[in-house]
Formats: sequence, structure tokens, C-alpha cells
Amino acid sequence: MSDHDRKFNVSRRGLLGATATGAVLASTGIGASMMGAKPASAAGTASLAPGELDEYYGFWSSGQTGELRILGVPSMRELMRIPVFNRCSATGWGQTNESKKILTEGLLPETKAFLAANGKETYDNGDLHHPHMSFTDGTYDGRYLFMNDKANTRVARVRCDVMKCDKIIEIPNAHDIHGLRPQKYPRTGYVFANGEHEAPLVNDGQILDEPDKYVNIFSAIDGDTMEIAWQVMVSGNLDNTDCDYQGNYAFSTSYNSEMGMTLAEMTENELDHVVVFNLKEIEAGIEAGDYQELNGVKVIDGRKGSNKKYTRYIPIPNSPHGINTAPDGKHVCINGKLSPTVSVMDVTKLDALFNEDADPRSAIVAEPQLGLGPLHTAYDGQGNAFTTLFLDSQVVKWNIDKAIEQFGGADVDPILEKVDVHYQPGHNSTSMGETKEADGKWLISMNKFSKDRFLNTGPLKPENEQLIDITGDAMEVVHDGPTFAEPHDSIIVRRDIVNPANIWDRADPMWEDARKQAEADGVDLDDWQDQVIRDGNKVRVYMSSQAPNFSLESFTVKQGDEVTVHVTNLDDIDDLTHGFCLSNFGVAMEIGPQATASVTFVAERPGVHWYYCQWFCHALHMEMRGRMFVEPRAT
Ligand code: CUK
Ligand code: CUA
Repeated sequence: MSDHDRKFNVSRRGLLGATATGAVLASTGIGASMMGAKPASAAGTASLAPGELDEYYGFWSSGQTGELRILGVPSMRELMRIPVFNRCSATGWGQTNESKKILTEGLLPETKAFLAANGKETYDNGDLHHPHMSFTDGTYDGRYLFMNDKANTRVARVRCDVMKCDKIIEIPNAHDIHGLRPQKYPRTGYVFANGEHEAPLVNDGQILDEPDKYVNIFSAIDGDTMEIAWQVMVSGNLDNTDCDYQGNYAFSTSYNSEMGMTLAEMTENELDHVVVFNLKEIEAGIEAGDYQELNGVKVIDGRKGSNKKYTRYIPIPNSPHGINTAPDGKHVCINGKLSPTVSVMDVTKLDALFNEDADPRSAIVAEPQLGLGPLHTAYDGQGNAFTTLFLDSQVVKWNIDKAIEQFGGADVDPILEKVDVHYQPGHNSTSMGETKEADGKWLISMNKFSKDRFLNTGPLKPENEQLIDITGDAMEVVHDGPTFAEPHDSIIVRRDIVNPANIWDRADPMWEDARKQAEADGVDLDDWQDQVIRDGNKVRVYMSSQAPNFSLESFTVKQGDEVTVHVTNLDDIDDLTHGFCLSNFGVAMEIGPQATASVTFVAERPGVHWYYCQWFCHALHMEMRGRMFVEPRAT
């Protein structure tokens, strides 16, 4: 029995018959923990012995690196990197035909034209802030992960069965997608995405320095089809977003309600706002035709002072940043950033805003002063909240019910404890904390600066992600985890929810195009094939790999041919990935067990060129190679 199992049992007993919240949690069978059941050495639980597996998957953003990362929690070991908006030398993401299709097919026509003028097919960079898993009935369902690209206004999806990106779409009309969350109930459903920066709605150069004509765009994407369901035009920059557990509302923080262009203008007001989106009314409005169609998307007007059916603006101090729905399904914390407060919104009071035109501030039921620079809040599922304080370099633990009592005039202090983190925390996340199954075991504080916590790596230093044991009365920092540029957000998912395959399905849609082409060429990808098909100056090479051989020891093409090499990995053994690296052609790709991958290039270099397997697969891995002969063009 692990320490955590032990704590789990103790706490389940302890919770029964405890507070109302506790009783509800216990009755749902949720692993709500812990209350006073701190083990002798909580720190011991974070370090796993060799061969031991983590209890949780952590899904990590990587910011401007553009990839998604998988960590084990609590060990904080990095397990995998999934290329998404970036390029990857190891897997060939960005050069295989399969990945190029995903990276290009969702781009808008004007973007494709712009990129072509710059000699590119797609963007090379991305800025991935917010990875979130799909939900069913208020908790993670292990189907997909969704994530934003702030740099180039895109949203991507990763399939959890193979842990590869399968869709990337560009969001029209919006600028710079930042906050992103999947719908929690009844399922995902929608993926909500904030356009952060304001711009003219038709941004074709007719309107330039006329900020009063700029708008911001909130998008609802269909998570199943990855098509845009609808958009809402709003006032103010949209920052982060979340939604309720009832399927009725989404809400976004908004800084710069002033719609200012300079720092002084943007921070002028004491109050900015949260925009509340009424999903049912918006769907009805779309149904009734109350929209304009722009770039193929139905756009509803939800700006301040427009028809008030669709949105409400709740004044919040000041430049609010993170917005996080609590596992109790009722409370939402809005983090004040420039204000030392967190505003607590009660979702049961939102109906009155729309139906009775109640004062928007009536939905705010607490506003505790927590410290300087509150950015994001996470939860333990027992009524407590953990808020990062960027300026104070602290995490503050506080009680939501006590904050509500205090707001009502009671003389209570909602703050339970503060712990120093190192340094300047942004996001934080708790185990299962953004679901109704929050279990109150672990908290990650994602700190922007590491300063002196690690060996000096020169002017550019890693971030520092600290693991905090929150099972006891006192928070305990148990691990420092350096990470490369620059994770913003993470989620911590119970491992039983995530069940990736060990080998690919031969019929996977990932290489459907290759399969169709092979069929047209009379080639069976499942065979031990070695076929070279010439089609004018196009040459299609089909080979397979089985450790330690490629089925083709050599093939011949002509200088100037457009060559497509397909490799099918016929090995069906766990962890037996092959590679295909064509030296001096800048070509390399990963081919997982039972996968097919393909790459296309122009053979503009005569001579003998070696290809080799770059994934160590066998004792004779070095021998797994072959030659491409390129016959020189007749002069
Ligand atoms: S944002 Cu980075 S610290 Cu992009 Cu979620 Cu708050
Ligand atoms: Cu195949 Cu190394």
C-alpha cells in the first residue's frame, strides 16, 4: 500500500459525515483526501524508485517552444514531447507528408498565400499556453487534448490513443488565441477559445489606426469536427476562459476594457470585466439567423450595449487574468492580477443577470484580498482554493466558504496558509483539480523564474515548476522541476483515464492518403514490399522496415525527380520504432510499430546517398541502412 493509498483510505473515512462539501465528495466516490492525515514523510511520496510508475499523467504546455509535453506526476519526470505547432527533428513533424497535411489543411486561404509569398507552406513557430482534456459529465474522458496557439491564432487537437496531433485549425476573424477550455457538461462538445488582441473585424487594411473600430472575438469550436460552431464579438481584450459544470455558460476574463492602445490607456480603469456567454441564447440566436457571416463563420454581436440576450459584463478589479471553475460546480474564481483580490462568482446567480436584468455584480459572492499579483487558482475538492501570487512569489491557500462569509460581513479570515515558491508563479494546477473529481493530493506551481535554484545555464535560465504536497494542513514544497521555455499551464490526470495504444492500428487515418496512393499504384503496404513506381518525373518508393532491415537496400532515381519515400514498419513489438534518415537531404522521420510515414523531396543531388534508421532498434541498428542512387541529369 502506497502512502497515498493509505492517506486515501484514512481521509475517506475522515470525510464521511464531515462538512456538507466533504459528504458530497465522499458520496460521489471521489478520492477526496486527506484532512489531517499527513504521513511521516510526505516528501518521500514524490520520489519513485526505478521502475515505479507515476500515479498521474501531467500534460504540459511549452509556450513558445510550441509542443505539448507529458510528465509523470509526482515524479515530475518528462516522459514525452508531442510536436504540435513546432518542428521536430526526431519525429519528422513538419516534414512528413502526414504532418504537413495537418499543419497546412486548416489554414485560411489568405494565410496560405501570405506564407507562400514568404517561401513557406506553414508557420514554423507557435505559442502553446493551454492544454486541456476533453470532458464527459464533468470529468476527463481520455479522448482528446485541445490547445491554443497564441502566436498564429490556431487551435490544435491531440489524440490520446496515440498521443499525436491530428488536427490544427486557424481561427478566422479572431487575433491570437489565448484562453482555451473544453465544455465540461454534458461533454466536449464545444472548445471555447479567446481571441486576445483586438483588430478590425475585416482586417484588410481599410481600417488602421482607428481603435474604436476594433473588436474582440470569442469562438466556440466543435471538438468532434474541429469546425467553428459560432463566434461572438465582444468589447475588451479576452484573456482566459472557463465554463460551468451545467452546460449553460462560458465566461472570459477581459483586461483592457478601456480598449486602450498604450500601457497607460490599458490600465486606466479600476474595474475591467468578465464576459459571461449565455450558450443557450447564443445557439437560439444562431438558429434564428441573428448573425453576420464572416469568413464562413456565423458571428453574433455580444458587445457592450448590443442586444443583451447573449452576453453580460461583470465589473471585476483590475485587469483580471486567470478564471477557474471550482469542482463544487458552483463557484468560479477570477484572479485580479493588478488587484490583490480574487472575485468569486456564483454560477447559480447568472440566470438572474439574463432573465431579470439583475445588477451584474450580484453574481459576485466574495472578493478576498489574498496578496499581490493573483494570477491563477486551483482546487483541492474540499472547498479550498490555491492562488498563485506572482508579485509575492507565493501560493496562498484559502477557504471559499470563509471568503463568502467575510464578504457578507463576518469577521473571519479566509486565508489558511501561504507558502513561498521560487519564483513568480503563473499557472498552478492540482491533481484532477479542474474536474469534479478533484482529489486534493498534489499542486504544481509553475514559476516563471528559477534564478538561483539550479546550476547556472547562462543568461537564459529554465523555469521552475514546484511540486507541493497539499494533503496535510501545511503545504509542503517537495520537488523543484526545471523546464525549458516556457510552460504556462498544465493538467494532472489520473492514470486510469489515459490508455494509449502500444502499437499503431494498420488502418489508422493518419496515413490514409498513403494507403490510397499505394492502392492506386498496386502496392500493398502490409506486404514486405520493395517497389519503385515511376510516374513521369514523380517517383514513389514503397519500402518496409523490420529490424534490422529496410526491404530496399537501394533504389535509383534521376536528378530532378520528385521522390516520395513511404516506409511501413512491419514490426509489431512494443517500443520498436524505426526511423528513416536520408543524409544530406534534410530528411528524417519516425515510423512507429505498424505505422506508415512518407516524405517527399526533389532529388536535386546526383550521386550515392545513404539512408539509415535513426532510431536505435536492434543490435544491428547501425547496419540498418541503404543507398539512394541519383543518376545525373544528361547535359
Ligand atoms: S496565461 Cu501564462 S501565466 Cu497564457 Cu494561462 Cu497565466
Ligand atoms: Cu531500425 Cu534502428
